[in-house]
Amino acid sequence: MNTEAPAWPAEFAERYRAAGWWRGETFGAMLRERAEAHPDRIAVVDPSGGPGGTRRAWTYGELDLRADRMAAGFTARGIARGDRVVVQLPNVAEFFEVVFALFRIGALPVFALPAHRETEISYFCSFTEAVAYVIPALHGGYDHRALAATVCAKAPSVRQVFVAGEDAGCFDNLADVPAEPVELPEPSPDDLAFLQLSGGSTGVPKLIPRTHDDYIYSLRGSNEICAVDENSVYLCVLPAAHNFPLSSPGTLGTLYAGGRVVLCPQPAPDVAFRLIESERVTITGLVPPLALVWTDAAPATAYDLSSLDVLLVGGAKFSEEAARRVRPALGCTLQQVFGMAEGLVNYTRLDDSAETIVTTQGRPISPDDEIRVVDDADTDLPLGATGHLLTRGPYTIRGYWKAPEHNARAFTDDGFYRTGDLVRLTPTGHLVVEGRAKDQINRGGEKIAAEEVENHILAHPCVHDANVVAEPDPYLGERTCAYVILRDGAERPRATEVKNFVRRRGLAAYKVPDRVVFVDSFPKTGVGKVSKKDLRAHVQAP
Ligand code: AMP
Ligand code: DBH
Repeated sequence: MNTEAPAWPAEFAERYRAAGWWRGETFGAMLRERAEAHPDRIAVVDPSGGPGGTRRAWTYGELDLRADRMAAGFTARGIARGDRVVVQLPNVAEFFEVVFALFRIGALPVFALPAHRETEISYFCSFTEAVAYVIPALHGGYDHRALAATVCAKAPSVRQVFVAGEDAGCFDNLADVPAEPVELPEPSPDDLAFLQLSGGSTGVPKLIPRTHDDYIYSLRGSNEICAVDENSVYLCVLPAAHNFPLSSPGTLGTLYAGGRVVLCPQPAPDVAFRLIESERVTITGLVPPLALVWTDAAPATAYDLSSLDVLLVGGAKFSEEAARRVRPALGCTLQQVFGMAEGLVNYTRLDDSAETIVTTQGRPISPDDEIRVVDDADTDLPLGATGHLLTRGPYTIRGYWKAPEHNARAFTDDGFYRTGDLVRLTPTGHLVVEGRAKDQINRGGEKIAAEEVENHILAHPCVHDANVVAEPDPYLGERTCAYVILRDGAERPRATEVKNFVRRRGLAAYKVPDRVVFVDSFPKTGVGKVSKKDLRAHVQAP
């Protein structure tokens, strides 16, 4: 087996092609076809990314040409098929210019999030041996050029940094890269298109290898389920690189359908509502905490939100009470979406009953998505019982990128992905997410691997041992609580000092523990392991 990117066995690949799921499409050709069919239709609107904060609107023809020119410039700078390029761009039009250029070359974008810092980015660059790194100059007041300087020192494979924005500092300005288009060999539909990130549950994030064919199928399926077509206007509120706004149906689904993508620079209701009105947005996607903020703000807004048909909510469990508020507040249909960058995406259907929409997390995109709900011994449970969700299908990976040992645990011998989610199936085939078995905190849709944060806390000179668990939070759903045992004789640091220590180690801010509690010992299980279950119970005790 190819341990770099474990592929589907031949009989499965044949089945998925025969069924018409995999149609031999690539992202580069997809954009070309759309640009030929409707060159003057608007593809991407960036409301404030132009000079002096002006609105930019690129047609399909323009995006296609820009992708060609950027691909030619990247090629001239030595970026070649199969190379990895870490892309850390916020919601700006250049995101699409860059990723479609890389798709055309057959180079693989590695989708970092704007919140990632030195620790994450250096790891992505080193582990993937990335040859280049693409950043904004500044984002949210943070200077990504300074970050890039540190990253380059730590990851020598990175030969070039490209900066979107006016002042590139000592790096190359992305705007100087484009060149006369050159003929490039087409990647194959079963080639990897990019590496997506997993929230993960281990010390370091895992990378998810997605092919053109499998990902495009998930777009096509999502578009059908969410009724995305050439008249759709998708507002991208969450960070564009995240799998949810990228593909469910997201920006790439919208471009596949020939619709219009509008990039939202900030998720705050006053910014987003203004864009919904001015751009006549029809569909968008949010994580539950943002959906709560929007439903609270909508009744009093002066903006006209009547163009909005569909609000997708996912990334973390959306409570039934909150789900019930969506239609009255926003006047649109809620679609719950339970997805993962590894593949499987479930949606409630637009014509599901109101009860199903508010009480379930949807059902799979594909008739060929295989779902198993099992006990700890991998034995199938009766319908309706809560158990571990295992899945296999035409757009669910068969293994993480270059992670054979982890893959042996994260996948069954016959290729089912162990999602780590605890679910039950309803008689209609809808899934209800009941909990999680993986050692992860889901902080309002941002996934945090407990072990990763624990390792950073353990590096503190005063710390003997650390365990990070989720504690309930009315707004985020969950937040992080770190239980810390100090070394004998160590002076007790302040909780904020431990938090700052983690932050200074270059971790994304959302991973810094919300609360730090010093204890003398951890509760243990029968065999003497730390009982996270008991720690979670402790955190919830008044
Ligand atoms: P990742 O594997 O990092 O892409 O994160 C995917 C995970 O997010 C899933 O395995 C779930 O744990 C969680 N998740 C996504 N959507 C939902 C949802 N609608 N309800 C509950 N959990 C969700
Ligand atoms: O949380 C996720 O990763 C997620 C949620 C909704 C996702 O990847 C998706 C839809 O595609």
